[in-house]
Amino acid sequence: MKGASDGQDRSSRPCPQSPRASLHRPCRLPLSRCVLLSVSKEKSIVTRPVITAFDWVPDFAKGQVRDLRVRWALEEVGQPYDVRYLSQGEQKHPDHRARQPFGQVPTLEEGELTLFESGAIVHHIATTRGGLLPADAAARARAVEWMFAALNTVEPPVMDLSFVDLFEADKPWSKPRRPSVEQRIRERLQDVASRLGENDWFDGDFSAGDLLMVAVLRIIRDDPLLSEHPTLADYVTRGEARPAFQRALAAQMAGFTGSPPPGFAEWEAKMKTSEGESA
Ligand SMILES: N[C@@H](CCC(=O)N[C@@H](CS)C(=O)NCC(=O)O)C(=O)O
Repeated sequence: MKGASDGQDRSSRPCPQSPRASLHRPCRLPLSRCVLLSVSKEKSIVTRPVITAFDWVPDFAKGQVRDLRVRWALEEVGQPYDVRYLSQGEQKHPDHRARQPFGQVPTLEEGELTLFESGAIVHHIATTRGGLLPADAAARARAVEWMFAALNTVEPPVMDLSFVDLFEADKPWSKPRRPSVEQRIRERLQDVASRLGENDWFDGDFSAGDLLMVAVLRIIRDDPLLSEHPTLADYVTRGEARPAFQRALAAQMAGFTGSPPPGFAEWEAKMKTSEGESA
């Protein structure tokens, strides 16, 4: 399968190995064959999901691109998968927009189904395989509630901080905006910490709700805003210590084999200059 801007067919490249000779591998076949890889002894077709991920991102985004959540969920449930790698820019091409209307990663293709939005994908994985949602209906609903809380209530202010510090760091409004963004995050973290209390996870066993909450909180894992709440910092550490997370992270990192897009060096230099000016 072609994925890189260098135009090379990755089918000829060796598969990057994650520590457990992992569940993931770059997709080496046209999609039509990619999802129909294995046939069980009973001759029923077993589909193997294909996700999309970038083959290159700037250093600050490594370990944070949202295909990590999907990889993590797949690793938690023991589902092998293939990866369709996109070079930077390729996400905006019509063939990818057909999978993801906003021209972003991740996506998941499985049989006839194509899904976008990391939350919807994790939910799909959790509802079609065991291990990420409780069997009891009420407990399951509460786990889904935490999935929404992570993405809908906590992630927006956390992402605002990324815009202030990274994506729009060179804009004149970013620095003055930081205190109000910090304040919104503080309020959210306080409430999240209060509800978590001294528990390991939000509602009993680790669930898809915890997976997404950890994924969101670790966006600010190195910011003092998180360390103000030692129980939340420990919660993130606990999530990251899970073997499935470690395999997912290693697999994402191993996939960064591409090159930066034209103009990246100039963008980076501009950001560094604006950092220096605002220090
Ligand atoms: N709400 C979406 C957000 C997806 C998203 O922001 N993807 C980023 C990578 S983490 C992306 O593809 N950015 C490239 C772009 O927007 O061109 C999800 O959770 O799937």
